[in-house]
Amino acid sequence: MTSKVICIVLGGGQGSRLSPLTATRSKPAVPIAGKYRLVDIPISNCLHSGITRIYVLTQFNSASLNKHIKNTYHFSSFSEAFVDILAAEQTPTSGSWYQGTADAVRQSLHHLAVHEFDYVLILSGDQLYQMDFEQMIENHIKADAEISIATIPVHANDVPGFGILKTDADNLVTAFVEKPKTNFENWASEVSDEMASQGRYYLASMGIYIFNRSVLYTLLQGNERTDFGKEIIPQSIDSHKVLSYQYEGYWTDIGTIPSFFDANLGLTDDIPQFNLFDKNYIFTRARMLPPSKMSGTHVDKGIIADGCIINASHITRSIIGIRTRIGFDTTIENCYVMGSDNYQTLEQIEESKVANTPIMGIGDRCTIKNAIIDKNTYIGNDVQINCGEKLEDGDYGTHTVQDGIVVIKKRAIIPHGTII
Ligand code: ADQ
Ligand code: ADP
Repeated sequence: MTSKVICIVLGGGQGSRLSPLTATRSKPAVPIAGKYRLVDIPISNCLHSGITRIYVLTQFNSASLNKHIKNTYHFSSFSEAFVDILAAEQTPTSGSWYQGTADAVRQSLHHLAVHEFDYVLILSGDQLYQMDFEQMIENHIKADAEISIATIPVHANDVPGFGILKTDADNLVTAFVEKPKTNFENWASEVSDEMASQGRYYLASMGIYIFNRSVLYTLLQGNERTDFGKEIIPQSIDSHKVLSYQYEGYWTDIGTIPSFFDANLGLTDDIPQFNLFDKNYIFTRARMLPPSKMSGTHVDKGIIADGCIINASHITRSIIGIRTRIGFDTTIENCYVMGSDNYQTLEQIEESKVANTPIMGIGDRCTIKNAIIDKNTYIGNDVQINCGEKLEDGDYGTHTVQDGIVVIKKRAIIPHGTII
């Protein structure tokens, strides 16, 4: 059945909610869990579900996204499989960026048209979850639905962030409201005992949709509706058979700095909610990196990616990404260190030492807490980050602060002795 499906991954609008990680790269290219990129999550879910024709829509293209997709997703030339990026492009009929999710899909329809397919699976690019889409498609076909929405019960506190819906006894959607801010008490649904015990009474859209081919074309062509959640879905309830496909596994939005930070650090738990070690593991680029080398380091709840050189004294509840170098007597606590794209040569390191400037990675005798360190940063010796009072939110040039989380920007140079 999955051979009749084409997938579209909504790779992100301007990505301002993940700024500054999206300042120089498109959202799908943001590194996650030390060695993957955000786009690997939806693509891996698709491939494990047997869906092998995938378009990634992104607002702007970056060298790293192209390179990552090209180097990672190789298929036999005897198969129809592909993972292609469609960046917002100027065409004779449209000169602008994607105006929203539905507009992004509308502008891509002409790329889809050359393929044979009956169903379009539309996914968000900023969610962490493992889901078998084959079951969702079977469910869609069995119920003879025209649109299916994956749904998950959420707590009242989370309601304002989601599309909320009501269903009938056959799981057909009878009402839908996008991100209601107030007076949503009447929108509570009957849920399983387990969900009720967690206070999760509201059925939220996961932003994962299946559309029958002709239905998608009808809904998008000849109008200017720009958004699925705000327009297309609520306006289809009365005219189409819209089915809810309920899911109760782990699923989280990683579209903001705090949720991205929490989801990453959550991976260091003894038994994380998202299992990197599952048989349906995440695909990513196979890099030929050396094993990580560590000396004198006490690691408690750490994930250490390949190619690192670590002399730190303590690493606690942190992810250390590819090619990270950390100096002596340094403490890292509650951090996601993304790593580097290359190594400095011994000569370059020696030159920096002579000039008394930081070398790539993290220096000696630093203490860094509650931070995301983007790639290719140069953090000097004796640097303290986020070790004192709560910092004010804002953009400080080399770094930003949001909800107490410091984000050191890509390629930032933090001189020796800096206190942030
Ligand atoms: P949001 O996630 O808030 O709500 P939206 O901002 O439209 O909705 O983004 C959906 C996905 O599309 C995200 O992955 C985003 O990065 C991407 N995206 C947004 N604009 C894009 C563009 N112009 N081009 C390409 N990609 C773009 C939606 C639904 C809610 C539902 C939540 C679940 O609208 O009903 O509850 O998802 O997270
Ligand atoms: P990101 O989005 O990851 O921050 P970039 O657009 O900077 O990335 O590109 C990262 C890619 O470029 C990596 O895959 C890395 O292999 C490669 N790269 C960047 N700089 C160098 C370098 N100096 N030497 C070798 N490879 C490099």
